[in-house]
Amino acid sequence: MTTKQHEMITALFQAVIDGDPDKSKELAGELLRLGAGPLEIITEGLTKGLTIVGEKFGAGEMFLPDLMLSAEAMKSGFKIVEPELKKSNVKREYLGTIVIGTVEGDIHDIGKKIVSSMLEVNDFCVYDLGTDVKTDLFIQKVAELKPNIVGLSALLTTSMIKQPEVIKALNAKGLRNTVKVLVGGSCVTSEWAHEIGADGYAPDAIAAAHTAKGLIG
Ligand code: B1M
Repeated sequence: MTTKQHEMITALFQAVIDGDPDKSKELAGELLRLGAGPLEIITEGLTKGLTIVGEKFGAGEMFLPDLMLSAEAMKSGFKIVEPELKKSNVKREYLGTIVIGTVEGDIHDIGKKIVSSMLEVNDFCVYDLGTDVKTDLFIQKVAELKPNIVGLSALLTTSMIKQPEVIKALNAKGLRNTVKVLVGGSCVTSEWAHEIGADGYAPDAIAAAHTAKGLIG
């Protein structure tokens, strides 16, 4: 990374902390023009900024309106970078299909969107059901689309309990053997994934693509 790129990544990181969507958009565009890689912009600038915001929120140093503005700043930067990320992969022969969503009661969508983009870049056909997805909708889509994998994202300790609920419902509908279950989200751990009988766990988007490839053999 050049000194200029490094300075701008730091400014982007700060724009997310400051909750400044315009600045974030401008800096993300400028970084791309200067030749910075889309993944680097996401991980070193946007995600790191939001991680600090989460820590400050958890410590009572930032409040919900700040969190919302920072999320907007992250999203406006990501919107600029996402097409470049996808452009890096032009061939369209899918390795497999994945249905993904954030579980019921949880509206966090930024991490899941990054995971979806990373899976697309890694040759998966992705059906993103969005956020606050009811267990019944996951089941309906697994039955209808017959994906190789169903991905369940959860960021809240109160919503992660929906992950085993989906697994139980897959069992009840006789669909469990037809699909692998991948779980993730900041409150999810590999121990939890094991405990609930998921097939895979990934701590971040790059690991999610790697694990998904492993799951489909
Ligand atoms: Co919320 N929030 N939030 N929030 N929020 C957290 C998660 C929290 C940890 C903040 C904190 O207290 N430190 C805390 C949860 C505590 C807990 O339960 N343990 C929290 C809380 C409490 C809440 C509310 C309850 C606050 C309130 O209302 N009082 C509320 C809940 C709303 C709801 O969902 N019902 C709430 C609301 C919000 C906003 C709407 C303001 C906003 C979300 C905006 C949006 O998504 N559109 C928000 C934000 C931005 C956060 C933090 C700061 C950042 C989340 C994020 O986007 N991170 C977050 C703190 C934190 O996580 N550090 C926090 C960046 C993103 C790239 O990372 O989402 O972890 P992440 O995704 C990663 C990995 O986890 C993984 O890969 C991704 C990319 O690398 N991954 C997967 C994610 N899904 C995966 C799926 C996979 C595999 C990997 O396979 C399928």
